[in-house]
Amino acid sequence: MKKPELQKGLIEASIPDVSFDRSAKKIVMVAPRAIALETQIRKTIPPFGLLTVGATIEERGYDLLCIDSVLEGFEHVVPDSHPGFIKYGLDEHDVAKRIQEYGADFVGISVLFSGMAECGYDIAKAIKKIMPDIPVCIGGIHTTAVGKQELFAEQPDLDFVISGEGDITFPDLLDEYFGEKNLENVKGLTWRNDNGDAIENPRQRLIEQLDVLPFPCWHKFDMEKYYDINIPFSPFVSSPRVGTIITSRGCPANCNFCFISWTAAKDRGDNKPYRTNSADYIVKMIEYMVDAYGIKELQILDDSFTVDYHRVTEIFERIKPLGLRIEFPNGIRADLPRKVDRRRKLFNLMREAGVWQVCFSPEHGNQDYLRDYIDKGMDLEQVKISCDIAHEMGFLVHANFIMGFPGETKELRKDTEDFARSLDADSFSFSFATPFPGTALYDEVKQKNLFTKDYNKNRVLFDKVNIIPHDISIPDLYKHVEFLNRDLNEKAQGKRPELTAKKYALIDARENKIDTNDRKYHHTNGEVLPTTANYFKDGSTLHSRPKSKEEAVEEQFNRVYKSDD
Ligand code: B12
Ligand code: SF4
Repeated sequence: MKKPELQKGLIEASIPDVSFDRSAKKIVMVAPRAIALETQIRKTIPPFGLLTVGATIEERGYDLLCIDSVLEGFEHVVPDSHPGFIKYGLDEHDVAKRIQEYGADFVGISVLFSGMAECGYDIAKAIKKIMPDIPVCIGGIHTTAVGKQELFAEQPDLDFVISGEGDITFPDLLDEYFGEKNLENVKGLTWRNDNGDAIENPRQRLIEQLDVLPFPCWHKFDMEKYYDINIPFSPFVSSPRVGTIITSRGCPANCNFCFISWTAAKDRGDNKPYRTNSADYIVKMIEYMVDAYGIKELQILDDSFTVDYHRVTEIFERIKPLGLRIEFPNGIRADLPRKVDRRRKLFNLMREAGVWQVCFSPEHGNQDYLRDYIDKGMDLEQVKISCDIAHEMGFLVHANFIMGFPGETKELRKDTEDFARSLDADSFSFSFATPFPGTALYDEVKQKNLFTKDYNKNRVLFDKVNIIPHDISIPDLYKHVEFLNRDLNEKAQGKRPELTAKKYALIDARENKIDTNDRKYHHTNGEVLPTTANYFKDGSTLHSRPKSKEEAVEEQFNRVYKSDD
């Protein structure tokens, strides 16, 4: 396979001079292991935080090692201290040992979601235990969202925290740390002064032109191991070589539960919450992945991929000849493009380019609540229209919904259920409203004191109830959502049996590696599709669920909830 040149970033020309030899400084970037519910699928893809920040560190000339703990310790699954949860990936001591053996001069830890934070802090602790003088910096979404003073007080092993994007800030920190040591010059940095006080520098502006960044540093990872494990964002893959990309940052929507939303970003003081790479940059990146890694499938993980019609049509037109199998497991907005004839044109082009499934996230079935409270700005009628167009193109449709918002009533939950039942989707996923730090929902739950007793800021997941529900008990909310996940998925599987069977067969073929108890993958393993009526009589038709429905629900509930009754 030919290895093309990696694209250099446009900022290469403006790299500042320093008084030391950057190539003699060994930098290690680590993605910690993760905490998850034991029923969740353990997914693994090259972590973009390390891929992009690593690329700019390399571009500046530093010596770089990247450790993805989830990848390297994929089979290392241990129970967590909290019931129902597991940890998976290399543990902190193994990571610290590798860092020591490498002779690192500086370590950067990336905390993508809140369930990685504690594992990140454990790594810092383990490093300081055996190498007390090595500086440790942490960055990523969770640590950007939480208060830095509190974080520094709780985690004495952290020397630096970088908030927001680290692509330029982290190399700037390295230059100052090894050079003039004027740490107050590094935007977005929180550091400790000589008295040990946490000093928060002004924020770094977001990078407006993403094309200035170099291509991700995939070559710093054991890519073959990812292909070997082969459980990316969507595990419904038909080839072992699946590429994952992100072509934009941020989102123009305002969902109240989301850290990425436009308003959350503006509230943090960010200058341009939504930015994209150009079509040309992305096409070259995809061609690079095909040439260098032989990818056959592509999963596009943007939060809002199809916002710019002209950009995405150019991308699809140009990648058509590559013959990739494509999906957007993180979802695309169902109401874009606004003009339905354009939407049909775009979907048709997506079909020609190799798309096989689309995923929409209406989230709620009550239009007023969706607009006025959740602030999604989505017209539910458009979801139905897009569902139909998607089917015209031969795509399968997956739909995401959320339940358990503060104050949400039985009637509102019923609206969501009714809308979901009226939607002609082929699979569904219902999750719980989840208060992630840095979101409007989090502020509301905090202000109303609605955190459940077992709420733990490092274990918040869409699959766990963290908000005290309004007019239903927590156990009943679990059971209701579990029921909807099973019932709607079972019914949906009868709608387009051939396409659906083909999709789930992909999971069945890999069942040793995938735990299909995950809420998103309830399916029937090729057996006669049960109706709700016979499902109630006999839950045993469910794949990986030999128990009756009631027993299985009870078991899941006990695992997750028993610490909070
Ligand atoms: C890809 C992805 C995943 C992948 C991650 C795989 C991987 N190895 O990376 C998978 C599928 C595993 C995943 C799972 C989950 N995810 Co997710 N995921 C994303 C997604 C779509 C993209 C993340 C990304 O790569 N962004 C691009 C990179 C470049 O951005 P970044 O990581 O933030 O890095 C930048 C900065 O943060 C900073 N930075 C990052 N690391 C470092 C390190 C240092 C040292 C420095 C200085 C700076 C720095 O610089 C980077 C470049 O600017 C985001 C949404 C989003 N847009 O971010 C959600 C998101 C991160 N996920 C989220 C959630 C909730 C989850 C789940 C918990 C959902 C669930 N099922 O409950 C699960 C976790 C399951 C588990 N416990 O295992 C939330 C996180 C909220 C939170 N506070 O926790 C997000 C924000 C989605 C959302 N809108 O709510 N996810
Ligand atoms: S559409 Fe998705 S990424 Fe955008 S604000 Fe809403 S939840 Fe967040």
